[in-house]
Amino acid sequence: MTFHEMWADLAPIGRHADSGGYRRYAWTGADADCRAWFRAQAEARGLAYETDRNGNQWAWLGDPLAGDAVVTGSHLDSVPDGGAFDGPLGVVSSFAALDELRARGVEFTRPLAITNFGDEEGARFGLACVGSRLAAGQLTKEKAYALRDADGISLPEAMAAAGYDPEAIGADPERLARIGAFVELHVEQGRALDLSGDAVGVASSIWPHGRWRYDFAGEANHAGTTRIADRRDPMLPYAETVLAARREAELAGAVATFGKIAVEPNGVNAIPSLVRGWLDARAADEVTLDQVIGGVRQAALAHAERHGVELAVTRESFTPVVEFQHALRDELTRILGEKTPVLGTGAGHDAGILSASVPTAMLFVRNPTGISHSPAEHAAEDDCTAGVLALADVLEGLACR
Ligand code: HGY
Ligand code: MN
Ligand code: MN
Repeated sequence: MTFHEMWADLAPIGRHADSGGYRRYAWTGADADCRAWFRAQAEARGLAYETDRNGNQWAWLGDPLAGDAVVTGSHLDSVPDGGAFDGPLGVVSSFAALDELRARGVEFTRPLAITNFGDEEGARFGLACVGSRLAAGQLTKEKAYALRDADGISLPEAMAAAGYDPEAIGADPERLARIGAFVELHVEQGRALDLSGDAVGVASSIWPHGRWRYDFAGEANHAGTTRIADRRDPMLPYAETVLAARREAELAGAVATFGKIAVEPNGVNAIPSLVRGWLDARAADEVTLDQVIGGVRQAALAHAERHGVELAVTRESFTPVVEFQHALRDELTRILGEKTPVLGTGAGHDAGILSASVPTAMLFVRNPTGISHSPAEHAAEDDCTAGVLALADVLEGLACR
């Protein structure tokens, strides 16, 4: 299948008819269909297919045990109503780049693998990059077992229901030791390439970022009969905290988002007993991020106290700053041309997680609007082609003679 045929074949999987966005959540039917799609593409190319102990998918050319492999790939899962490119562009481009290398008649001097890392977005269980974190030993089996979705289903229960053995999950150092370099192609989630006029760029770093859960506990009561003075309404300090987060982020040149909220009992005519909000915060460095997080928390505590509301703040995930390995980064710009832009990002990626274990690099493909985590996410056809050719050049430079 060509890039376009793969793209068309994958496109309908997990796409929501009303929103046009994708709902490809870990260990659901849509995820299973994406996995079946990946396996079919691998086997159609005669690649040795396997799923690792953490549910990540691998398609090998050459001997996986030979070591020093060049690995490329990304993820196929999505955020709620995510776009078509975040993740899939990297996976489809990896297969297309292999096809391009075979058309060039290159001779591989190192094993090559294409991967689909499971549960990168963390849309269902709340933690991003579960598949790569488990493999890299950055998520313990115990913590993974504690993850629950909105219906109270645990990660192991979901894995088992999807036919995977959750008992097997855990660090996979032997597998990561086989990797000499991991290169992830990803649609840019920003407009730097649009502004510079380039179709492809190379990543320099990933901002430190994390997720914090804010639980505001008040007193449930009747919306129509409870005097304002008698209320302990958790929605008020929550709302004031959302505004405080925006203020802290603007002051620090960072970003902070309350994008997900859960209200109990969630009735139109009931003052909530509990308002649970999730904060996603990111900054160029960890000192700044700490300042933002500290400022938001302090403001939230003051607002909660003023409304007679209890507040508990829980850090659910944190990813330190990632500086991609300079030697590999520079090798990519040597291969692609010294004028290739090198840019940072505030988006997390499996390549960021793996960078603690193996040399990793990223290629970004221009996104004309910069919009991502939205059905409006887009990359132009020519730029996708440029991305495939750039990835092929990089893989040829790294894995072929
Ligand atoms: O949240 C992120 O930055 C990534 O899309 N998982
Ligand atoms: Mn994403
Ligand atoms: Mn992604």
